[in-house]
Amino acid sequence: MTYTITRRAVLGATAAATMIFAAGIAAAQDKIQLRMSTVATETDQRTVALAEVFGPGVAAFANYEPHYNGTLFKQATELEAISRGNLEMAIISAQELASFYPEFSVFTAGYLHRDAAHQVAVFNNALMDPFKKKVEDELGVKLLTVMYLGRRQLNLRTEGTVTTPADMAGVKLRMPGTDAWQFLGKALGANPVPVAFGEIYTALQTGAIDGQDNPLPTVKDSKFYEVTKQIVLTSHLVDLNYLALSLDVWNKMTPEQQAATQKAADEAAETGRQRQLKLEDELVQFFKDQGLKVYEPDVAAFRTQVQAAYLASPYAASWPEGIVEAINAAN
Ligand code: KDO
Repeated sequence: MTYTITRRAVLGATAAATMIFAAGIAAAQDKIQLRMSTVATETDQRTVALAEVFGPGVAAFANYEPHYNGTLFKQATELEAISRGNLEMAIISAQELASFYPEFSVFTAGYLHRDAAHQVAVFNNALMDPFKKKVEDELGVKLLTVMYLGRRQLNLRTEGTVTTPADMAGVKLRMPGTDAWQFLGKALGANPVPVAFGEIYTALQTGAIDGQDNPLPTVKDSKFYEVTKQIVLTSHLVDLNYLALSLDVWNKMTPEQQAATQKAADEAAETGRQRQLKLEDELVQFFKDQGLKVYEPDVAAFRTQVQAAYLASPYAASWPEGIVEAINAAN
């Protein structure tokens, strides 16, 4: 059988192709835009899980567009960006929320959350409702889910052994720029120095700071172990982040789209959580193999000092009555 290609057939095919192409563009344009800004890297297990699980979970109706390493918005400016309608999503911290609403500092207190499961129990507990409502009503930001960053440990370029908070005296410890973070640095007995996440490596390398604190997976992912000598396993903060979404965007979604978005966010958070936990288990040996000293200090001494510092702080005065007991009881 032979085919005769006529001019009319070619024109017809071209027109059809153009229509299909145009329809494709229209479909893409009709999708909800979800630009997500974070200072985290694209190899961080939370952002990997978002790309692998959240993006595909909303792909039928939304374009998930992640921006890493603080390239779209700088650390701690994301909440305001969402609030002003300049950004749709971000990975944010309770410390950043505490800059707007001091009562959020309760979720930043050292030695309060017990572990990853406790974070989830607290986030899903009714005690969180007034916190979530305030952020929605006043900032226009919906806290979709809680993400596990990990247990923060001291990671120092100094050599002296750290046993108690007294050994941290005079240590220039990098903490993120917000006040609630700086407070934690002081509570640990150190001299906190504000440095943006993306500048930690160079600050360690040049000696501008003596150390930093982050969970083990972050120390590996951002290669801080290359420019430090020891990791002191204080586990002073079981650290969380919230996945934040513009409430305007959420309100424009259909109930089906909202349900799919929530499900995708929770599943991505769970995937990231399991991967971070696994890495935390595995990495002690990795750092030892790299020549770092890794050891437990007198954790009870750190816990006593840090908890006392929070309870005596102006932050505690902003905590709703009974909240610490409610957090402790959540499971
Ligand atoms: C950091 O700046 O040390 C920190 O760990 C703080 C967290 O709240 C979070 O912003 C995190 O950085 C980034 O997601 C990078 O891992």
